[in-house]
Amino acid sequence: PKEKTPFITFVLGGPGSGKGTQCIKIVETFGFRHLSAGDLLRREIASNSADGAMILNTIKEGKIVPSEVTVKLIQKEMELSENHKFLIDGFPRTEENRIAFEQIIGVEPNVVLFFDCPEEEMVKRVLNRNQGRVDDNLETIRKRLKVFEALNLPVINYYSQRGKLYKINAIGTVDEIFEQVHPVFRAFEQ
Ligand code: UP5
Ligand code: MG
Repeated sequence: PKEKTPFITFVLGGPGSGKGTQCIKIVETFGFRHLSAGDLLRREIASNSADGAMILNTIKEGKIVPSEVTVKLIQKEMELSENHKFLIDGFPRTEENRIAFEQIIGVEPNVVLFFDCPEEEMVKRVLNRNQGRVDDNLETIRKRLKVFEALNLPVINYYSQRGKLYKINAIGTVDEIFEQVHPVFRAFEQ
């Protein structure tokens, strides 16, 4: 049984900006449960679930999976977790995603991290990754960048206006970037 109210961090940034890499460091230091929306969707594809084919086609095109699909996957993981501190990585991607989360989960994030990275650097990192992701090719990366700019930047601006956004300069070594992330969470520890 979970007594504590959840502490939710949304981790945002363009494709290859380093969200997943920094989440691993945050988990090591601050003990969050890491939920990558992209990883949950890829797990659905791998498990041949009813939505798998639709999710695969959406990811190949760099488009956004319907909100209720993604929110349900996140909700299931949150309910199963003993931890009350969550890093929700790569979500919400759109204003519609954000509103669906607020309505279904019924809470707002405490912190929103934004990894701000130049496009050339994001392209370089994604093309170097080499883990066989169906969306790690130049054609799909271009689409992912366009979708990020058109649909995710409005979400980032929304949280900036709400005073919840922590913008991180995502250029430098993994450790240099984590040095900017660290004080954000230190400030919330009692
Ligand atoms: N790397 C990391 N940090 C580095 C550094 N400081 N210097 C040099 N290299 C660095 O990093 C990317 C690569 O760069 C790695 O090789 C890493 O070693 C290196 P990573 O930490 O993986 O970056 P990340 O921001 O997590 O990149 P990712 O490609 O995962 O971001 P996306 O946002 O594109 O991918 P995601 O998995 O979140 O989503 C994929 C697709 O799923 C979306 O395009 C969309 O189609 C779908 N989706 C939805 O529809 N809805 C959702 O809610 C979520 C996803
Ligand atoms: Mg990632």
